[in-house]
Amino acid sequence: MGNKIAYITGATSGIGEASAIKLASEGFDLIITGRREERLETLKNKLISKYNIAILTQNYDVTKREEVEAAIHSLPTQWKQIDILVNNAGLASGLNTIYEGDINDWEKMIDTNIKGLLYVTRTLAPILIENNKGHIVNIGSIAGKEVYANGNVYCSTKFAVDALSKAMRLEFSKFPIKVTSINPGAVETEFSIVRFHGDEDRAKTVYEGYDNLLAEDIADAIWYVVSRPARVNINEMIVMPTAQPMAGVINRK
Ligand code: NDP
Ligand code: 8X3
Repeated sequence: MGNKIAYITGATSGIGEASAIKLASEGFDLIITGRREERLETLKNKLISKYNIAILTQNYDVTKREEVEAAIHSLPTQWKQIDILVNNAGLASGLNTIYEGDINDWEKMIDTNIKGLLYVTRTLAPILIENNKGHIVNIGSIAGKEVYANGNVYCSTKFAVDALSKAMRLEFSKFPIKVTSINPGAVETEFSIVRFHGDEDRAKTVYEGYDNLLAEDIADAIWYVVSRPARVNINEMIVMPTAQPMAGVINRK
């Protein structure tokens, strides 16, 4: 140990996994979290052998407050010198109108994207404040800037992340802890498979006929914001596929 430390939620796939790989390649020690323990262990072993860094895994569900608190309170002292928190764990569940939507889907999104992000941030905050340093990077979405058809509740959770990022920036800057939100458009990950409840064929259609973003593009954006000099904070970034000028609009070939 002795390197800078990044704490990444939802590192078992997609943007979180790509961020873990990018930050490992830049010499960070990592705390990686997610519900799929096996994937955490596989990623840990791969990154340790490739980059010779230290990795701690924390296997919990961000929607379960007691699990979040127990995991973070159990961090060994040497792992508490966290430089970067990437609040990435999140999901969409369903794509439907409000008058036909499934309330279980809504609760899952609200519990994960808003409450989960808050549980992690609130529990880690005293550690960051005690350290007098840190950079919180919240993964929002273009869906937190613009609403698209049938995105209603997912969009509202990401609008909440946008508001929380602004509020956090206001409240944490005095410590000094930076806060950035990164708001991607369509990135091909497991996102749409999860949104469509495991329907991989339907998920594929989301990314057909244009060049979607890759998880690595967002990992690059995260690296850019966390590697600026101490005096510079990137408040927010919107990163879109060239073919997606706004939420819900994609120019397909
Ligand atoms: P993935 O489905 O590939 O990854 C989601 C990650 O979040 C997984 O590691 C998953 O881990 C974790 N996660 C989900 N629910 C929970 C939970 N209850 N507890 C702990 N971890 C959880 O999707 P993405 O990489 O695309 O998504 C990452 C973030 O990016 C999300 O916040 C998403 O809203 C946002 N985003 C995605 C976009 C896209 O087009 N893909 C665009 C804009 C924003 P596990 O299942 O192992 O728990
Ligand atoms: C996901 C972005 O536009 O694919 O957060 O819904 S979008």
